[in-house]
Amino acid sequence: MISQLQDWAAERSFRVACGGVRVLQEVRAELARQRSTGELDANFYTSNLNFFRYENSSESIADVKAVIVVAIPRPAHRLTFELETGPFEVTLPPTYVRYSALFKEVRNDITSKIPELHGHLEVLVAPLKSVACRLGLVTYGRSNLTYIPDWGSYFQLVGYVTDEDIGIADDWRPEPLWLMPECENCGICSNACPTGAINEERILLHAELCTTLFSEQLGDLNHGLSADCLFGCLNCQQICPANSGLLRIESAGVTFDRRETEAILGGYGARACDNVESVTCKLAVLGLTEEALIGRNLAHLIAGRAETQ
Ligand code: B12
Repeated sequence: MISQLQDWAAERSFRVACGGVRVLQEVRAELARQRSTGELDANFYTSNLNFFRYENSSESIADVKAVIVVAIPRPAHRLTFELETGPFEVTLPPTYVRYSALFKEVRNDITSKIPELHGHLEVLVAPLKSVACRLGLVTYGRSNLTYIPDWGSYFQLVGYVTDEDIGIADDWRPEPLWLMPECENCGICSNACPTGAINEERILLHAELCTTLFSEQLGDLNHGLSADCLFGCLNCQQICPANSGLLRIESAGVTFDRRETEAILGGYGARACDNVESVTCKLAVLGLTEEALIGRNLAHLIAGRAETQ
């Protein structure tokens, strides 16, 4: 079945790797260690990493026999909001558009190609970079993102557990975590990080400082948003030599007209307005996990650009 998965991935220009359940035990133990030593900020852990379920990712799969991780190349997307002053373009970095939907789509695509997995493949809820690196699919960069040759860091990882015997050897062992050799003496991403979240002293991100975190959660934006990114940040990725020339930028195919933009800025969802339906349809195309924060972030970008003009 592993070769069928590889054929499936090759047909779509995806990459796939598989391994035994042992990888989840190792990843869980390492995260627990980093939490207990305080390397992982306690508040950040509780708010953002407590949802991992590892071998218990799905109630319908009690006896996990294998783990499958797929890497899918993703572009950044541009979308437009019409303002009184004219069109206002913003960027959604790779992985934001239809993030959650992709996990289910890929699972359904795999099970249509390999029917034996139907009913035996569920979404893995675990630290995917850490799992993927131990499966040999990716390599860590200093930015704490992971990389694949020819793709750089511009991809989304999706992971699955299965209770089918897909052919993992009994003596299969996870690989150690690797840092890309070119990162050894390079500090370009850490120098470019505006908040000090990437620190040359360690590979583990100071996630509690990362601009992306604030852009995705309620509350203050702290250090503001990054350039024209509606969510997330591209600073550490765009400046990385290993990513040079690899960022694809596509249109999201969505323009919010003036009335729709006003509805979003007025707290879309928080109060009734007569064009909520069209906003809902356009937001559904984007499939943003952080949809509720779109008005706050857009207002911040508009104010920032007005200041610089
Ligand atoms: C929580 C989260 C965030 C948080 C925290 C990030 C973090 N590093 O923890 C915030 C909101 C800040 C965030 C930001 C972003 N995220 Co995010 N995020 C996640 C999520 C849900 C979990 C990440 C996680 O496991 N954190 C726990 C930490 C402990 O694990 P880790 O980061 O792998 O750290 C390991 C290493 O540091 C290692 N380690 C320690 N010391 C050493 C030393 C060496 C030499 C080595 C090799 C390793 C090593 O130990 C840790 C594991 O125990 C995943 C999705 C998922 N389910 O996995 C996406 C995910 C990691 N994010 C992703 C992306 C794209 C981003 C952003 C680029 C989005 C954006 N454009 O702004 C930024 C990047 C910020 C950055 N420089 O890392 C992608 C990464 C794809 C890739 N190419 O690697 C993921 C995998 C989503 C996906 N499904 O594809 N994210």
